[in-house]
Amino acid sequence: MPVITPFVTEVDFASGELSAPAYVIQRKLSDMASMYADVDEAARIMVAEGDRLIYEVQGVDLPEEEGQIPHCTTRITPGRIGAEYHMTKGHYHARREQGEVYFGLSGRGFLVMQTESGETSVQRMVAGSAAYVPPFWAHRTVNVGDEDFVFFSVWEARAGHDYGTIERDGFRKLVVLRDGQPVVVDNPKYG
Ligand code: M6P
Ligand code: ZN
Repeated sequence: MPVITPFVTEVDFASGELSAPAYVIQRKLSDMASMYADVDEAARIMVAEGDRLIYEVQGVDLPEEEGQIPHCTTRITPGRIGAEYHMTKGHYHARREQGEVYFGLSGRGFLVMQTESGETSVQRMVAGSAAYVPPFWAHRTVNVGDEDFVFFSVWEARAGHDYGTIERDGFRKLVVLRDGQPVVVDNPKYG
């Protein structure tokens, strides 16, 4: 196991920017249009206004080895695709037995989680919320506010990201605008 030199990263709570990010990942609508319930609306937006930034991830570089603790920020832009709020792709951990912690830095979000045995949980997050994603729970974050929703994430290095299961089945629950409020509804296309 390599010996890593200790380091400190400065985090901007409003933007999620790191002082020296090792990577910056941008996910645009074109990267995940099929994940929204209203795919026709996603296609219409891309023709009418061009592609749209949905979220950005900035992180530090650590080896994917036992004991390392990677961490990153995620900034989800405000907006909706039809009634459905901007969100991350979401994933299970490739190693299902690994958990994760999210800490809210700014804005307002919902953390949507589910297990493969059919349980669901949706938690609200604001600046200062420390949310626990236990082992075996898939997780997706959703911006339900009018500003960027920014949070900090910490996980065990071997967890890995399994996107395929969510790309195939989706999440059981969606977060949509209804009567001026974000509400959690069943996903009619799940599975
Ligand atoms: C959180 C963490 C990251 C993840 C990011 C974006 O910050 O869970 O590991 O990459 O959210 O979510 P996703 O990988 O599902 O696009
Ligand atoms: Zn994760």
